[in-house]
Amino acid sequence: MKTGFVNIFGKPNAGKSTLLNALLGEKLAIVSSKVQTTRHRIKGFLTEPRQYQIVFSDTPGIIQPKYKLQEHMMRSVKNALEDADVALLLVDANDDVEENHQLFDSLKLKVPAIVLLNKMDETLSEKLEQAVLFFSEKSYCKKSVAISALKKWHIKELIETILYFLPQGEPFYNEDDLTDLPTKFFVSEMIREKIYLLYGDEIPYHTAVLINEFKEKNMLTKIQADIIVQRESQKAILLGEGGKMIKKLGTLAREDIEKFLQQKIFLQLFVKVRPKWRENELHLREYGY
Ligand SMILES: Nc1nc2c(ncn2[C@@H]2O[C@H](COP(=O)(O)OP(=O)(O)O)[C@@H](O)[C@H]2O)c(=O)[nH]1
Ligand SMILES: [Mg+2]
Repeated sequence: MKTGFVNIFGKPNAGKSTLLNALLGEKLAIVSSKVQTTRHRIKGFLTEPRQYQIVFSDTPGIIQPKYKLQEHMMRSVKNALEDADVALLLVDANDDVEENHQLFDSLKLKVPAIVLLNKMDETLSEKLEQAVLFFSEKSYCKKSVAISALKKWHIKELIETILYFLPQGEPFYNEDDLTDLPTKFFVSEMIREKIYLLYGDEIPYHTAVLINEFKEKNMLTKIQADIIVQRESQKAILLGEGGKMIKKLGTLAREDIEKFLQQKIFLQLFVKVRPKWRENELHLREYGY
């Protein structure tokens, strides 16, 4: 049996979370068109009994941290660098290849890396071929291939390639488990995803979600969550005129959470102002960072 850790790295928006979901065939990581949506390392397990167990990790996009929350995000990238058996280096095929190369080179990887040129569905084939060739000659690159995480193109072949590089070993996790993160985590992420979807460019980056109550009562699960922002003005935007926006947020989030939990929920959202929470170690810890 083959087992090991396969960790996904890359610049923000390369499609790392989309790829994790495609590999698992299940939506575990939230996705948005905005950068830095992912703040944690998210592990998902792909198990084929008696054949393999691959522990995939999605990571936050690699950036130069500007505030403490981002420092914490980069710490989780660093941890993922250390325990990988195989690294998947994801590139938006339309992005600058040299810049991505600089980044990958700076990681000083000690494990085999597969460079994935993502978004092939919207890349000219000539550009794609050039990029594949460019990375195939780099020292850290064992193989470079084009994929589309969104359309799930070449995902099966990618799993075969990964298995080739994985060591033999016993599984780490139960074969029925998909992740080691608690349900509460995914619920808060689903709320966060809708914030990225509904609000402008700034708001999502000032926001955290905290689940205060998660109670199963008869047929209904009650979930109470706080949405934390840094300023009163942000609270007003989150609520919207007459509470219109937060209502919309609640509806969208509830639909997703119900699908995920496969049961009816009652979702209650409060908005709270915590000045400079992104710089505050205590708050960061409280909100799970
Ligand atoms: N056209 C296309 N878009 C993609 C593909 N993979 C991801 N995206 C889009 O790229 C954006 C960023 O994706 P996400 O997975 O959040 O990127 P991350 O920041 O690296 O985790 C989203 O709008 C995705 O829908 C792909 O293969 N093709
Ligand atoms: Mg992501």
